Amino acid sequence: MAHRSALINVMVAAAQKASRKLLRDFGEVENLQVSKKGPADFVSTADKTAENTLHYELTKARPKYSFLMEESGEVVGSDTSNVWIIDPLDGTTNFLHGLPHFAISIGLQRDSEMLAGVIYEPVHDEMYWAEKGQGAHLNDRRIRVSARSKMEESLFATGIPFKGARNHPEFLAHLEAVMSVSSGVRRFGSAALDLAYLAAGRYDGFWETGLSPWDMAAGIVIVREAGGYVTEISGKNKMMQSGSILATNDRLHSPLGKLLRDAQKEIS
Ligand code: 2AM
Ligand code: CA
Repeated sequence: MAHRSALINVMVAAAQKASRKLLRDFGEVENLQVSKKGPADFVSTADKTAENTLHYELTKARPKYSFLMEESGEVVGSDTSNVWIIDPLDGTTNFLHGLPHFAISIGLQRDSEMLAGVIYEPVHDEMYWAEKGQGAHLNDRRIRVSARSKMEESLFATGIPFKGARNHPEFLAHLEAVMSVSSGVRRFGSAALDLAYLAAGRYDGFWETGLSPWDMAAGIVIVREAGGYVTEISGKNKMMQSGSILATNDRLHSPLGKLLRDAQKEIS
């Protein structure tokens, strides 16, 4: 049985608490698909309710910590060096369409560094968790990134920009470069789960641009503790500010980064 610190226990318990109602709400979405109005309003309420539960539970356990949340934004506590960075429902579009691929993501940033992360996928009861220096876990099992080093054997994940995003040409150039040399590219619609799956060795690499801090905060510490590398696509280390992320196992970071940057040069 893997040892969970008091901090991880607090984060895991909050995620489990919020997930109960979220799962019940997911069951309701199927019924609402056929209604004229559709489930959109219902889902935004489910999202907000999950966030309120996380805020309440984490404040109860650590009353002074600050928050950065997808729905409510910044909530400044008396302790500003500890910040919970939270996405109560990552994969909202999946949830809205009745696709069982979504997660709750809770990261803890301390003095501008990611200290701990929990990503919970309630449909499969998969709890990914990591604390700096303590390794990464899936439920009670230690996880590690894959050992693949050949692009042609590797499976990658990414996120496809949607209506309103401005980076479509760049994305198409990236996709063309990676799909021509790899074993495939997947797009499942939850950046948090893409990072968790990378940490578990299911994907060998992941890239995306235009993300928000809450999409990646927990995932960054989980991937690093699983032995993976995380930077921006440019190689810099300001992912949370730029929204650009390149995360891989420990062997593919240079080749995937070079491939993406070269593809970008061709179109600019
Ligand atoms: P969300 O589900 O919390 O919105 C997938 O590419 C990533 O982009 C997800 O983590 C998703 O987080 C985020 N994203 C933000 N806005 C989106 C949108 N309108 N459509 C799809 N994904 C979006
Ligand atoms: Ca998100």
